[in-house]
Amino acid sequence: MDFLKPRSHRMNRRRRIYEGKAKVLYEGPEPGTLIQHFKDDATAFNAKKHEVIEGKGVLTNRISEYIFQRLNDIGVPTHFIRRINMREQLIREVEIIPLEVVVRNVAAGSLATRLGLEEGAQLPRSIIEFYYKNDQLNDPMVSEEHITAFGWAAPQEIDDIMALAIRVNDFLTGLFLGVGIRLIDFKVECGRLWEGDNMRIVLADEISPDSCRLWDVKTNDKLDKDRFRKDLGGMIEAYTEVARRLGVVQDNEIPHSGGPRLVQ
Ligand code: AIR
Ligand code: ASP
Repeated sequence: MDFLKPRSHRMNRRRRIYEGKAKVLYEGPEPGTLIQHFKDDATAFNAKKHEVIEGKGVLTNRISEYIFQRLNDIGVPTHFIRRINMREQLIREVEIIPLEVVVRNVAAGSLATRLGLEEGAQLPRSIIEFYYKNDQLNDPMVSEEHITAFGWAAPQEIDDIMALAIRVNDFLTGLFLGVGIRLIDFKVECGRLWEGDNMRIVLADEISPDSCRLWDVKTNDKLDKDRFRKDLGGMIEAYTEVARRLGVVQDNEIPHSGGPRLVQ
């Protein structure tokens, strides 16, 4: 009588493959697929700061779906297949390369701190950085030398990852500029997708205000996770604004969008 149980109970029966800070991966309906579930958890500083922000997972799922679909459309290979429901998407199972690939256009965050740059200064050119994905070590920055010496990725794979990162940066910069948003920096993860004996590097994980710095072009307002990291408040409103500008949610779908509400 499974159908009588609440949906959440049924879903918990699925085999959980991996649980991260903001997402859970479940076994997919077919071999080679997984279900990526977006949680409402917001974490920062390696989860030393943690809060549940109701509705965040719905927004990151929808925004990431939109961006990955657009990337698929222009021929950038990604793990994304399709969105399944408000919080979940069907993805291809890939072997995640243990690197956080950060692309920066404007000085902010750890780069501004490390090199003493003024936040908001345009960089001479886009810069790619690699961080070793390891929570115990706080995701330390690493060079290509470390990556190849420790075998996290081969030199050709690093070239593929960098080419992918630049394409994503160019595409996202234009996409966001078109809706009045400046793409300051972002983080992506890549994976190896095996098709028979062939392997190619594809974009994995998510792209959302959790993984990008997004500033309003006119006001420089932060429309991303820095609202949470820096205790600025209004995180869900900022994510909703990004979704609204991208046309991902319609005005009538937006919760708490002004006007009186029934309190239950
Ligand atoms: N990032 C890095 N680790 C996790 C995330 N989400 C993203 C940040 C920011 C960029 O990578 O959201 O967009 C650079 O972060 P930082 O802290 O190194 O300046
Ligand atoms: N999400 C990571 C954490 O939990 C890093 C960050 O986005 O600040 O620490």
